[in-house]
Amino acid sequence: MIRATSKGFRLHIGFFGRRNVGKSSLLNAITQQLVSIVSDVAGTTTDPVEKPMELLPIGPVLFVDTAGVDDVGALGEQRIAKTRLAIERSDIGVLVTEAGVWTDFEEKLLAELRAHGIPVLVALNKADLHHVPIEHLMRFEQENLPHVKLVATTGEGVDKFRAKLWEIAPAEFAEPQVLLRDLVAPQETAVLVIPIDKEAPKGRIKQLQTQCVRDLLDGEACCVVVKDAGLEKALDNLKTPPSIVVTDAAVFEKVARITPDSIPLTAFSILLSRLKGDLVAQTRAAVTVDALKPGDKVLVAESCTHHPIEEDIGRVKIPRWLEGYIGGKLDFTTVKGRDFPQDLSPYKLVIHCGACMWNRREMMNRIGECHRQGVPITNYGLVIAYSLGILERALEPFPEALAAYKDARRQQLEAVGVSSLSDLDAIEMSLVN
Ligand SMILES: Nc1nc2c(ncn2[C@@H]2O[C@H](COP(=O)(O)OP(=O)(O)OP(=O)(O)O)[C@@H](O)[C@H]2O)c(=O)[nH]1
Ligand code: SF4
Ligand SMILES: [Mg+2]
Repeated sequence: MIRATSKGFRLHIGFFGRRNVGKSSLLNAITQQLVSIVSDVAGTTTDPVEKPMELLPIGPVLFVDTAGVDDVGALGEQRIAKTRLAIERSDIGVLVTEAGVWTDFEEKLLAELRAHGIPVLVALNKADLHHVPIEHLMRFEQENLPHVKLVATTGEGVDKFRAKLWEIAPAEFAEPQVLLRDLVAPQETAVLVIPIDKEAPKGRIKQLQTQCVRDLLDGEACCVVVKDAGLEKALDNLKTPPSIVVTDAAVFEKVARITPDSIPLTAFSILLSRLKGDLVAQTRAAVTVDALKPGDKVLVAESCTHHPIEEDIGRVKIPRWLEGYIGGKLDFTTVKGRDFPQDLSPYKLVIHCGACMWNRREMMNRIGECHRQGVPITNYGLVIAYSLGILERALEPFPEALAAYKDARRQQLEAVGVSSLSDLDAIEMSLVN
């Protein structure tokens, strides 16, 4: 059994404050969409409005816009009760106030947010209309209270706001710990496929693979570890099929052939994209492979420098599979560790290793940099699966990434005037034949 993607992977960010301070405007500014109704009538937002989105560099977040909590009367009390519930499920509280306004009301709201043990970011909105007095700034500094000046109606300060959210994000979001145990129920089994080839470190298995074993044991799940050559026999031996097969991407094609379609299948590096990177954004980037043309520059980046264990996969296999997929030669550059070009403009695509040696903040900063420069960044396992035609299958355990994949493919179809995925498959088949 596979459980739906845990809500725990989404950082919940609640917007709180008086009525009419611009909470809904701020939500619209950050999402660049009309998510929440804005008006100059106080009390416009009555029930909490939720908006899930990918917010780089944090990753998946859920914004919750709430009703102003300075309301009075019976209706006001109901709104306040709903807003309180929203505080309880927030991981970050954004206290929105008008620049220059900081009264007992804001102090009480701050105390309430802090009582829930969540980090607070003060958004000093409408900075175009009002000045922030120095004593307010001093008070924030003294208490080390993160704050940012904004004009929600124009988007001014929104980049800084996003950066501050990232700075104060709780450690478990910056460094989530669940590798795959949310995909395998207690007492169920996961099969890990680890080829012991010339790339394998001498006398041991890779750290990530050891962590997967530990993660499964922590989840009271069972774990079968096999080489690719032993997979078929191992599956035959199991009385009940495993909940998932996780493979090294280097043998993805073979493992996909052996593993029955009814058994979910993914790769270690796809688990890493979810853990350390942004699986949804990196999935969308994998689909941009279709836009590559012979001669285009592709950057292959690895996080570690000290051992060339990915030598073969990054330098030989990925180029071979990708060039086979696009039907021509590409211009690959390979970099390691911090040796990452500042100017990414020559590249059409960045393919990154899973960054098992890095923490999530580091990887997300790199993803954020690519995003700022408008260059898609994907990951080894995702691009391998895509070029081998098995990405949809490899994403089945991750509903949000699967939806992003289908959406990206649909957009591609629309761009070439094909009306459905099955039509595209038919066209691809006719080209192959
Ligand atoms: N000048 C200026 N006006 C703003 C700014 N942000 C919001 N407004 C205006 O302030 C009014 C209230 O904005 P909303 O976003 O609806 O405020 P809210 O906090 O969601 O209000 P409630 O839902 O009633 O609690 C609207 O007329 C907005 O256009 C800003 O930065 N500058
Ligand atoms: S940091 Fe990257 S290249 Fe180095 S071992 Fe981990 S996944 Fe491989
Ligand atoms: Mg509102």
